[in-house]
Amino acid sequence: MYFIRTSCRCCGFAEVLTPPGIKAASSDEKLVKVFSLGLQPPANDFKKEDQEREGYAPLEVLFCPRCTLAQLSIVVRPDILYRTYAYTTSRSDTMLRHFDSLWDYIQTECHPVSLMEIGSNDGFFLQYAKAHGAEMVCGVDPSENLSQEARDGGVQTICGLFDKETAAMAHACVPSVDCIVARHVVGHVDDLRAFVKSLDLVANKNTLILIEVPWAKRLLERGEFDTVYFEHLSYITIKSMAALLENSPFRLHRIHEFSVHGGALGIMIRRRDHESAPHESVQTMMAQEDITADSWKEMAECSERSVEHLLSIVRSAVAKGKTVCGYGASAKCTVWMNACGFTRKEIKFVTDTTPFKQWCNVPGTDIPVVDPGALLREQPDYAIVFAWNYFVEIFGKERLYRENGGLLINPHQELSTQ
Ligand code: JHZ
Repeated sequence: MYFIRTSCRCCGFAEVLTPPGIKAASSDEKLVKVFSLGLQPPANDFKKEDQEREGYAPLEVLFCPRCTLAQLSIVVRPDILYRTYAYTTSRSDTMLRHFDSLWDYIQTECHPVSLMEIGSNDGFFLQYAKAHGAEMVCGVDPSENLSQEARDGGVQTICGLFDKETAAMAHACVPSVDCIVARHVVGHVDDLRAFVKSLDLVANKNTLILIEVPWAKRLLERGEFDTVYFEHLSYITIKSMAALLENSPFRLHRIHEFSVHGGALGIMIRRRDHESAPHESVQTMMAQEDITADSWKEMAECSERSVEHLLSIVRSAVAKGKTVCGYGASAKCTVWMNACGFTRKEIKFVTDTTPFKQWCNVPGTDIPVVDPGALLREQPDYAIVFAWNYFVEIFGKERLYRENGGLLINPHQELSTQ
């Protein structure tokens, strides 16, 4: 089910280099264990009652004291996580507004006619790009079900992880690519150095590369422990990205922070021989990073308090005969449910707009995922919004539920009356 990782995938720290014929000395340089959620199921392992589940693995975070990357101690086999993938890019107003911001950001550097997306999911962002001026687009994604959905939607998509083979195929589709986008993908990649070498196969001298990744600084500041799960192999910092690119043909070019997914960075990367100079944002934002192993250990303590807080709210409600449901069967939902040990005794169901997830159980639990209509049909007293990154939009959308007395709860915030 999984492999062990003991060295930093960005800077190589703790790699035990074994010269030919010489037994490797045990290195005293070790990555630091800073956070653990114990045994957890894959966060998107949504299965029907009678389907086989993938099992459990240790969810532990190791910190690199050299480049500040945090990474999981294991790598769950990508085919288990992605072959049939439950997550599809959100169609919410929140996400469409984010696409507009992202597209404007790209326009500050180029007006892409040809565009490649790595981790293109069901092709939704590439459809957006085509509607905003891109003429030649190509996606690369490891999910068989979503790649087919993308093709059905008119987006040519290569099914596979981004590596030298799929890079060559994508290069054949879009030989001179203006822009390569990778949204919430780099954190999912095990061999980042090979990923950069594959970029070298498709990016020409003027290609703009834009990666969007959750910023570990915001995860730590806001206690977003529920974004730690097996898909997220790495928790990116600007410093760690600079370390990754150090001996590569690429450099950091420009950085902008977006609010999506709890705080994400749009990191532009260019070839070192591109005529432009790095934007000042690279240094100003890198200077804001003050991340240490203790930052993660403090977040771990915060996560324990958050779990206890939600447990007390739910147990108190159930003890008073109240009913509680979940709202949004996100990957974050799975982390909360397993960290809290909830069953359907406490959480009656979780509503979700994703057809694939409906009538499955939340991974690791007996809690059913149901259609969004259940919220008004059942009118539970409390709805815990595990899709808290869309809370404002959901709060507005569920006005009738609230007027009927329902209370939407953001698990990361104090129980506020609404
Ligand atoms: P959402 C995924 O995380 C997984 P998740 C992935 N690994 C990643 O990194 C991030 O995205 C970027 C539902 N919903 O988008 C839809 C409603 O039911 O926060 C989704 O199932 N009603 C790629 O899974 C879930 O909530 C609504 O009104 O945490 C949200 O999942 C809305 C807005 C959403 O991603």
